[in-house]
Amino acid sequence: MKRGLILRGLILPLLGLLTACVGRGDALAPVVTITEPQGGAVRAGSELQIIGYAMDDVGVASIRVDGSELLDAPVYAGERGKKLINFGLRPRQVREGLWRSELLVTDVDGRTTKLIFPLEIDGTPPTVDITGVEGLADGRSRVSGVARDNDLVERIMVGEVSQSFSPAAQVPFTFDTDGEVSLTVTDQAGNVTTLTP
Ligand SMILES: [Ca+2]
Ligand SMILES: [Ca+2]
Repeated sequence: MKRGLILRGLILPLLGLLTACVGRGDALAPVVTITEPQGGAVRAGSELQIIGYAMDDVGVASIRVDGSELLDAPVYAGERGKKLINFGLRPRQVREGLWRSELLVTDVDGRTTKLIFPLEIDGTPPTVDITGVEGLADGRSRVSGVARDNDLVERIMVGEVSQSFSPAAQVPFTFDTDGEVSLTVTDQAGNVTTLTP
């Protein structure tokens, strides 16, 4: 008798919970996505803004960023419980280095999704070393060098022409020039170094 009561005591709330979930059709944990910055690297500065959204099939109840409830801020008044909440936040750290944030999004039924969001804050432009200049028969020169960055070299432009490579911390390059073109190297965060003839 006593055992029966305990079982009923356990099962009835559980059934109730399941019925409630199924009845409301909440089948999914929330989805949280960061849309900006896309590359995961930004320039150092005071304008840093992380933009994203949280989405749920029934409703988003909570967005915690490193333990702080984002939805408590006045700007999100009335947003709690919506299926889609757009948010923006500023990193606590604006000096250089890797900033890692934990986002915990909970839906109205208590399902939680965690997103660890790493952000490289990079204020250092790439460097360019010219390692060789070779005279060619047509009077032009073949220039060799290496572009380096504390994070990743993303783009090398010789004049208006983009060189093809995969972003890396160190990228060797070679190009032919009549001495009139500039060389522009950009890191993943958007810092630029330009060599002009
Ligand atoms: Ca849900
Ligand atoms: Ca850099």
